[in-house]
Amino acid sequence: RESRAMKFQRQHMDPDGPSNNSNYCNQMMRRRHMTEGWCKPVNTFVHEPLVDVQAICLQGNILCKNGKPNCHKSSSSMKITDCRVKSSSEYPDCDYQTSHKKRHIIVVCEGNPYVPVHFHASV
Ligand code: UMF
Repeated sequence: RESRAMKFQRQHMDPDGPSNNSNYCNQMMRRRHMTEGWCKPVNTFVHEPLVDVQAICLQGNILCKNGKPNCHKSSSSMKITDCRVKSSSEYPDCDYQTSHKKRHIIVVCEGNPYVPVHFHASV
Protein backbone atom coordinates (compact mmCIF):
# COMPACT_ATOMS: atom_id res chain seq x y z
CA ARG A 1 0.00 0.00 0.00
CA GLU A 2 1.04 3.61 -0.55
CA SER A 3 3.21 5.07 2.24
CA ARG A 4 2.56 8.58 3.56
CA ALA A 5 5.84 9.70 1.97
CA MET A 6 4.80 8.30 -1.42
CA LYS A 7 1.38 9.94 -1.07
CA PHE A 8 3.09 13.31 -0.50
CA GLN A 9 5.08 12.80 -3.70
CA ARG A 10 2.01 11.81 -5.70
CA GLN A 11 -0.05 14.74 -4.46
CA HIS A 12 2.57 17.48 -4.26
CA MET A 13 5.69 16.82 -6.36
CA ASP A 14 6.03 17.90 -9.99
CA PRO A 15 9.71 18.83 -10.31
CA ASP A 16 9.67 19.09 -14.12
CA GLY A 17 6.48 21.13 -14.29
CA PRO A 18 4.53 23.16 -14.80
CA SER A 19 3.61 22.69 -18.40
CA ASN A 20 2.76 26.19 -19.54
CA ASN A 21 -1.03 26.03 -19.74
CA SER A 22 -4.11 27.07 -17.78
CA ASN A 23 -5.40 23.49 -17.87
CA TYR A 24 -2.46 22.36 -15.69
CA CYS A 25 -4.55 21.79 -12.57
CA ASN A 26 -7.44 20.08 -14.36
CA GLN A 27 -4.98 17.63 -15.93
CA MET A 28 -2.71 17.10 -12.94
CA MET A 29 -5.45 16.76 -10.30
CA ARG A 30 -6.98 13.98 -12.41
CA ARG A 31 -3.67 12.34 -13.36
CA ARG A 32 -2.58 12.21 -9.70
CA HIS A 33 -5.90 10.66 -8.60
CA MET A 34 -7.29 13.56 -6.56
CA THR A 35 -10.60 13.69 -8.42
CA GLU A 36 -11.83 10.21 -7.47
CA GLY A 37 -14.87 10.20 -5.15
CA TRP A 38 -14.67 13.98 -4.83
CA CYS A 39 -12.82 16.99 -6.18
CA LYS A 40 -10.03 17.66 -3.65
CA PRO A 41 -10.68 21.37 -2.95
CA VAL A 42 -7.13 22.78 -2.62
CA ASN A 43 -3.82 21.20 -3.62
CA THR A 44 -0.34 22.57 -4.23
CA PHE A 45 2.27 21.14 -6.62
CA VAL A 46 5.95 21.96 -6.02
CA HIS A 47 8.26 22.48 -9.01
CA GLU A 48 11.65 21.90 -7.38
CA PRO A 49 13.92 18.83 -7.18
CA LEU A 50 12.70 16.16 -4.74
CA VAL A 51 15.98 16.36 -2.77
CA ASP A 52 15.43 20.10 -2.20
CA VAL A 53 11.91 19.48 -0.88
CA GLN A 54 13.08 16.60 1.33
CA ALA A 55 15.81 18.90 2.70
CA ILE A 56 13.09 21.19 4.16
CA CYS A 57 12.75 18.57 6.92
CA LEU A 58 16.23 19.68 8.10
CA GLN A 59 15.33 23.39 7.91
CA GLY A 60 13.37 26.01 9.91
CA ASN A 61 11.71 23.92 12.61
CA ILE A 62 8.40 25.53 13.61
CA LEU A 63 5.50 24.58 15.86
CA CYS A 64 2.55 23.08 13.99
CA LYS A 65 -0.96 24.37 14.68
CA ASN A 66 -1.67 21.20 16.68
CA GLY A 67 1.31 21.99 18.94
CA LYS A 68 3.59 19.30 17.48
CA PRO A 69 7.19 20.34 16.67
CA ASN A 70 7.51 18.65 13.28
CA CYS A 71 6.50 21.47 10.92
CA HIS A 72 9.26 22.89 8.73
CA LYS A 73 9.43 26.04 6.63
CA SER A 74 11.66 26.16 3.54
CA SER A 75 14.56 28.58 3.85
CA SER A 76 14.19 29.55 0.16
CA SER A 77 11.08 30.40 -1.78
CA MET A 78 10.02 27.67 -4.17
CA LYS A 79 8.17 27.46 -7.48
CA ILE A 80 4.68 26.15 -6.78
CA THR A 81 1.27 25.89 -8.41
CA ASP A 82 -1.87 26.19 -6.30
CA CYS A 83 -4.93 24.36 -7.61
CA ARG A 84 -8.25 25.55 -6.19
CA VAL A 85 -11.56 24.06 -7.24
CA LYS A 86 -13.90 26.58 -8.87
CA SER A 87 -17.20 27.26 -7.12
CA SER A 88 -18.92 26.31 -10.39
CA SER A 89 -17.16 22.92 -10.46
CA GLU A 90 -19.46 19.91 -10.11
CA TYR A 91 -18.15 16.41 -9.40
CA PRO A 92 -17.23 14.37 -11.43
CA ASP A 93 -16.26 17.28 -13.74
CA CYS A 94 -13.65 18.73 -11.38
CA ASP A 95 -12.70 22.21 -12.62
CA TYR A 96 -9.72 24.03 -11.09
CA GLN A 97 -8.18 27.47 -11.09
CA THR A 98 -4.41 27.28 -11.73
CA SER A 99 -2.12 29.81 -9.95
CA HIS A 100 1.67 29.73 -10.36
CA LYS A 101 3.55 31.31 -7.45
CA LYS A 102 6.92 31.58 -5.72
CA ARG A 103 6.58 31.07 -1.97
CA HIS A 104 8.15 29.57 1.11
CA ILE A 105 6.40 26.32 1.88
CA ILE A 106 5.58 24.64 5.20
CA VAL A 107 5.54 20.85 5.32
CA VAL A 108 5.04 18.28 8.07
CA CYS A 109 7.81 15.66 8.29
CA GLU A 110 7.67 12.21 9.85
CA GLY A 111 9.44 8.86 10.02
CA ASN A 112 12.90 7.43 9.57
CA PRO A 113 14.07 8.67 7.11
CA TYR A 114 12.48 11.95 8.23
CA VAL A 115 10.62 13.08 5.08
CA PRO A 116 7.63 15.27 4.10
CA VAL A 117 4.21 13.65 4.62
CA HIS A 118 1.84 16.67 4.54
CA PHE A 119 1.75 19.96 2.69
CA HIS A 120 0.62 22.49 5.26
CA ALA A 121 0.75 25.94 3.62
CA SER A 122 2.71 28.43 1.55
CA VAL A 123 3.73 31.83 2.93
N1 UMF B 1 -3.25 22.03 0.89
C1 UMF B 1 -2.35 22.28 -0.12
O1 UMF B 1 -2.01 21.40 -0.91
N2 UMF B 1 -1.85 23.56 -0.25
C2 UMF B 1 -2.18 24.56 0.61
O2 UMF B 1 -1.66 25.70 0.44
C3 UMF B 1 -3.08 24.27 1.63
C4 UMF B 1 -3.61 23.01 1.75
O3 UMF B 1 -4.70 20.62 4.64
C5 UMF B 1 -5.42 19.60 4.00
C6 UMF B 1 -4.87 19.40 2.60
O4 UMF B 1 -4.90 20.63 1.91
C7 UMF B 1 -3.44 18.91 2.57
O5 UMF B 1 -3.42 17.53 2.39
C8 UMF B 1 -2.87 19.60 1.37
F1 UMF B 1 -2.85 18.68 0.34
C9 UMF B 1 -3.84 20.67 0.98
O6 UMF B 1 -2.59 15.23 2.21
P1 UMF B 1 -2.16 16.56 2.76
O7 UMF B 1 -0.91 17.07 2.11
O8 UMF B 1 -2.07 16.57 4.26
